[in-house]
Amino acid sequence: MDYTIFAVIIFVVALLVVGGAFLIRPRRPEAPPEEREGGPAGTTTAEPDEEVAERERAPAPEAAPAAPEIETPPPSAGRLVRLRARLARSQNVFGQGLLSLLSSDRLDETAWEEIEDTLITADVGVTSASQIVDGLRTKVKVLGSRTPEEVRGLLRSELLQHITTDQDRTVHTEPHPAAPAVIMVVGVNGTGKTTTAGKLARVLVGDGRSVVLGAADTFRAAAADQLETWGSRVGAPVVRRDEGADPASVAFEAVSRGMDDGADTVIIDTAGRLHTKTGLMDELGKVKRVIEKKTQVADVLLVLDATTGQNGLRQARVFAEVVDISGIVLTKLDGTAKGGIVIQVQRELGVPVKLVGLGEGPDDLAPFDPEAFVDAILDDQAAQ
Ligand SMILES: Nc1nc2c(ncn2[C@@H]2O[C@H](COP(=O)(O)OP(=O)(O)O)[C@@H](O)[C@H]2O)c(=O)[nH]1
Ligand SMILES: [Mg+2]
Repeated sequence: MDYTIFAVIIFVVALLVVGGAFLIRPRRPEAPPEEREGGPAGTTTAEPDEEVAERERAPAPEAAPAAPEIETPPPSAGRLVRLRARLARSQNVFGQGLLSLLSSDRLDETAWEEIEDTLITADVGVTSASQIVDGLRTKVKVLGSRTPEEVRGLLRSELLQHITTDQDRTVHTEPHPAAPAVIMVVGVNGTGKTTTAGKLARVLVGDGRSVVLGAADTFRAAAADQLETWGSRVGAPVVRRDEGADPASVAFEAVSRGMDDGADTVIIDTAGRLHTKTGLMDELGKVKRVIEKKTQVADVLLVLDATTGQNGLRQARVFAEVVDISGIVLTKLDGTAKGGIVIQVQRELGVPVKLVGLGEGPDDLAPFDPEAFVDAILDDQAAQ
C-alpha cells in the first residue's frame, strides 16, 4: 500500500522534472513570420507537438512593455519631386487634353471653345480660362506653325503665368526669439485639417524641429484622438481637453506649452463646423485673439479639398471672410484631375497655395512649387 503511494509520488516528481527541462531549455529563435506564413493558403506546416507547446508556454515577446516607437520622418527637401508622379497621374487628363487640342492642325473657334471648356472643367475658373485662351491665341498667332515642343512650351508659360504670384509661399515655422511660431489650421470639416496638421508636424520633425500640437477642435473627442495619433508617431506632444471645452483655451494652453518647452512651432488644429458665419467668426476670432495674448500667429492656413470644386470654394470664401488667411493648403489633389483649382483659389482669395496634399500617407504633403506643378501636368512621362 505505502509502496504504491511512494511509486506514484516518484512518478509525479519525474514527470515534473521532465516537464521543467522543457521549460528551461533555451528557446530557439523563431522563424520570421514570412517563412511561417509561406505555405500555400489553406495548408499548415506540421510542427512537432513539443515545439508548439514550447511556444505557447514561452512569454510572448509583445508582452514586454513596449516603448512607444517614434518614427523619424524624411526631411522635406525634394518632396514635390517625389510626389510628382502622383500629381502627373491625377492631372494628366487635364494636361494631355489641352496639349492635344492645341496641337490640332486647325485651331478654329470650336477648337478654342473646347480648350476653354477643358480649362473650366479642370476648375481653372471662367475668368482665368478666358484669359488663358486669349493669351494662347495671341501666342499661337505669333508662332505660326507649331511643333509639339512649341505647343508644350507656350502652354507651360501661359499656365505658369496664371499660377505664379509674387506672394510668399513659405509656411512661417521659424520660431521667434522668445516664442514658437504658431500656425493655425482652419477650414470646412472633412477637408483634411487634422491630417494636414499631422503631416506638417512630421515635415517639421523630419527637418529637425520641435513641435507642439494643439487640438482646438473640441467638438468631437475623436478629432483630438486623431491628432494625438499623429503626434505620438513623431514624438510631438498634443495639448487637448475634454470634448466641448473652449477651443481658445486649448489653443492658449498649447502655445504656453510650446513656450515652456522651448518648441520651435505650435500647430493649432481647429473645428470646421459651418454652423453660422457669426458662430464661426466668434470661435476662430477668439482662438486667434487668445493666441495673440502670447505671441503673433505666423500663418493661418486654410485647408481646401480640391475635389469639392465650386462648393468647396464657396465655403472657403466664408472662412477667408472671418479670419485673415495667409496661405492655402490644397488637399486631395491625388483624387481629382481638377488641378486648375490652384489658379482659381489663388485668384478668388488673393492668397497663395503654400502646400498640397497628395495622398493619405503620412508623408504625402509637399510645399507647392508652380514649376514642378505645371511640369507634372504636362509631362506624360512622369505619369508612367
Ligand atoms: N486622398 C487624400 N486624402 C486626404 C488628403 N488629406 C486628407 N485626406 C483624407 O481626408 C479625410 C478627412 O481628413 P481630416 O484631416 O480628418 O479632415 P478635417 O475634418 O478637416 O480635420 C481623411 O480620411 C484623410 O485621410 C489628401 O491629400 N489626399
Ligand atoms: Mg479634424
